[in-house]
Parts: sequence; C-alpha cells; structure tokens
Amino acid sequence: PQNLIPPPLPQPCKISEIKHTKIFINNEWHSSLKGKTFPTFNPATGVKICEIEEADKADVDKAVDAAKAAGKRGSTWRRMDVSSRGRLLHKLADLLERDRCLLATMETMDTGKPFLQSFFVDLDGSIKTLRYYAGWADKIHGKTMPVGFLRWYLCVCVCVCLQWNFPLLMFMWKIAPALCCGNTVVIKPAEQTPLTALYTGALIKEAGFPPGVVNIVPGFGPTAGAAIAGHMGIDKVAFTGSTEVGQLIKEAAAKSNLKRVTLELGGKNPCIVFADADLPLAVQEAQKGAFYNQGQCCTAASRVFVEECVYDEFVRLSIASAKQITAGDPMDPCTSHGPQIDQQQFDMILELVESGKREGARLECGGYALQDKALFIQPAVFSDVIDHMRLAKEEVFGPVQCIMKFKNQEEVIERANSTHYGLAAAVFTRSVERAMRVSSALEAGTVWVNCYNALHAQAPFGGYKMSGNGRELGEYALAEYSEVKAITIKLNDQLT
Ligand code: TXE
Repeated sequence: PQNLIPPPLPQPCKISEIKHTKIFINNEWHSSLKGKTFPTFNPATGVKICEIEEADKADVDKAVDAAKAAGKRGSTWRRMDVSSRGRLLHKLADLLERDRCLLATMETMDTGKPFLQSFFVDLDGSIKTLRYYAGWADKIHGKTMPVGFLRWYLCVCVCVCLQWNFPLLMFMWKIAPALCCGNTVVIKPAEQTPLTALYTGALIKEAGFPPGVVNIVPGFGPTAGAAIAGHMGIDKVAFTGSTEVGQLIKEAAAKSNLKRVTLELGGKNPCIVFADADLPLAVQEAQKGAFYNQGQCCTAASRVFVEECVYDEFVRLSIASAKQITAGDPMDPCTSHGPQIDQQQFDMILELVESGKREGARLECGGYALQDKALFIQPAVFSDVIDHMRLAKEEVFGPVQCIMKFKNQEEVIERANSTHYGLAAAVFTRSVERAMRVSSALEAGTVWVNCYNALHAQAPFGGYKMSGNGRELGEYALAEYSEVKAITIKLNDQLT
C-alpha cells in the first residue's frame, strides 16, 4: 500500500550566492567601521565561501547603542503586548520552517556537519526552541507574598552569545528565552561559522521584530568578543565555548560592570555501562555520543566506563560499529560523518590520538587523517584507557572513543566524578534502582539513562563545576534572562 512508502529524504538546496555577509544592526546591513573583512571556509573542501564584514569594538558599541535604544522605556519593544512578543517568536519559527532546507544546506556548508543532521537535528531543535519560548512569553508571572510584597519580573538586560559547533541551534538557545523575557540582544557568532546567524538576521527583520531588538556582530574573540565581555553597557553575557575563554569572560565581566554571566563550557562526560545493560543499545548510544557531529560536542561521551565482565564484548562490538562509518561529502544525504571544523582542531585531535598511543592506550581502529580528504578523521576507538592519560582527562573535541574498565558501582561513581568538568553523563542498566542511585550520585547537569544526547527545549541544560554556570532551556532559562524586583506597596490601613 502507498502509505508504507517512506517519504523521500530532504535534499540540499543550490546556493549560488551568500546574500547576507554584513553586520546586522537596527534591522539594517552595515559595513565594518574599520573596513575589514574575514573569510569563511567550507571545511569539507577547504574552499572559501565568502568574505564577511568584521566587527570590532566600535561596531560592537554601535550594536549595543541600537540594542539599548530598542529596549528603553517607551520603545515599541518595551511597550509591546507580551502575547505579541510570543507571536513574533512563532513567526520567526515559521520562517525557519519555510527556509529549513536552505538553512540546513548553509549550516552544512559552513560547519561540515552532515546535511541530514543539520536538517533533522539543528533545524528541528532551533524551531522547537523558538516555539517553546513563544509559548512562555505571556506566562511569566510575578509572585505575591503574604507579608504584602509584590515580586515582579522586570527585564532590563542586553544579552550576548558566542559559539561554533551548533551555530544556529545555540543562536536560538540564547535569543529565544532572551526575547521571550523582553530583552534586546547583541550576538557574536563564532568566526568559523557566521552564515546561518546572518541569514537569521534577515528573517528577524522579515518576522517584524522592531529594529535594534536583535543585532549580529560577526568577528573574532580577542576583538569583538572581548569588547562584549568588558562592555559597560551590557547587562548580561551568555557564552558557549571553551572553559579557558569562559574564564576570560568572567574576568572581563568582573573588571567592567559586574555583568551577569552564564557559561556553557567543556565536558569530559562519563558514560557508564553496567553488565546488566542492553549491550547492543549501549554500544550504539555510546558511539553516537562519541562521534556525533564529528565528536565536536560539549556533551561528547568521551569516557566510556564498561563493567569488567562485559568489557571485551563491548570493545569488540564498538570496533565493528566504528569500522562501518565512512566519512564523506557532508552534502550527500547518505553521509553520517563529515570533516572537523578547522586545521587547528584537526591537528589538536591527531596530537591527542598520538598521546594516547604514547601513554599505552590501545588504538583499536581509526584515528588517522583520511589522506585524500582534507579535514576528515576516521573515527577512533581506544581501549585500555587509564584515568591518568591525557585522553581520559582532556576534552578531545573529535571522533575519538575512549573505553575504560571498571569493577563496581562505587568505584565507577568515584572515577566518573573525578574531573573538573560536570556537564553530562549517561548510565546504561536494566535496573531502575541502580539508574536512580547512580544518576543522583553523578556530578553532572544532565544524566541520560539508556540513551544519549537526548536534549529537549523543555529540559534545563548546563554544567556543574568548570563546565559552566546557569541553565539554558526549559523554565530555568527564564530566570537567567530576567531581573527580579521586589516592590512593596504600603496600603492605607483604613482602606483594608
Ligand atoms: O573555542 P573558543 P575554540 C572547546 C573545545 C575546543 C576548544 C577550542 O574543547 O577544542 O574549546 O575551541 C570567542 N573574549 N569548545 O578555540 O576559543 C570566539 O570568537 C570573548 C567547547 O573554537 O572558546 C568564539 O566565538 N570571546 C564548546 C567563541 O569564543 C572570545 C564549543 C568560542 O571560541 C574570546 C566550542 C575572548 N577573549 C569550543 N576569545 C562547547 N562547550 O560546546 C575567543 N572568543
């Protein structure tokens, strides 16, 4: 019967020209004040895609002025009925749906991630995030307390964000809750991946957001990024990136206006497989965790702990599964593994692979550059990884799976927690009691049980320890983009 035929897979669009390459301020396109540009490359081919206008401190100042004006008392944005704010977010989601194929193609072109992943994961997550916060816009209430205080949420902050491995999705994770709470935004996309952010600028204008509500300043970290972190006119910075830069941002915030900072940083995430787990499922999910997005995920399953008695079998199945992955043209809908983002990351990954070999871990397969394909690395599986090795301690940010052995529950909890990071963790077991005990003992902002990388707009996401501060997504993110104000009204006793 006809309804059993699966729908055809989406196909990438033809993009002959990149239209939006300038700085987006006040719903208009601006050239860089210093007259500088920088190139963006397709990591799958090494070919330059286009030149982008480069924002520096003066351009950031201009964007902050626009955001401040758009959010000041009496402005269209400030006076807008809250349900209209929600409608604008829905409208933006509609436009993302309309241009989904084009945006997914552009994301793949700029990041190298496989097209179907851009289409089904990044675009789907972006659209759902916008719709989730569109729904919240008219449901944010204050509280009344019995002592006669009124407590209101009042939004006054300008928010900024910077990141590269999920450029469009992270853009939405930041702007959706920020706009839902009535903020205005200046956003600096990562220098490697500015295209989808700039295209979204055009959609923001088309959706009908007032000028200055969202401003986009493509540029580099030490110039535009540092100007944002140290800016006296910005009330809050939301950042996704490395722990080192997270520390610089907090320092700059402390030394300038003590702006609020939320950080989503690195991870060295434990994935614990107990002997009673569904082993094929654990193998599949752990590997998805290690290799998804070419391993360039802050949530990557980078330390897989496997219980002694199933260890050999787990390693055997993991090798067989990894060997089936073939890297290829990310635009081909059949490709599941693309290139790394740039030469620097590529070199760093191969250097960590070498360190693993030097330190005595066993490289079971992969871990080499595919000669004919510039930034491609064949996914690697290491067994016999020991806790003190660099591979077990440093964020690899590449397709490298490290498998380690453990004897019992107490020991593995201790080892899983012995890191400065605390972003995500996973537990594979058929025992509900064990799942509950281990999940609550793990020091991580997210724990997945019998699954991996299950992220939803409704569930809070963020890290313990040096993986960051604050939470994104869910109701929790609203507090990160709001100020709390206690207003006390003295009532005339005779009237009560
Ligand atoms: O990150 P950076 P990079 C980790 C991952 C990776 C490593 C390096 O381990 O191997 O970081 O990646 C901006 N003030 N993650 O070098 O440098 C910069 O312009 C303000 C984890 O790409 O942190 C870019 O927009 N901003 C991760 C952003 O910071 C500054 C995602 C990220 O760059 C700045 C990315 C400064 N002084 C990397 N310097 C995750 N958690 O998912 C740079 N930037």
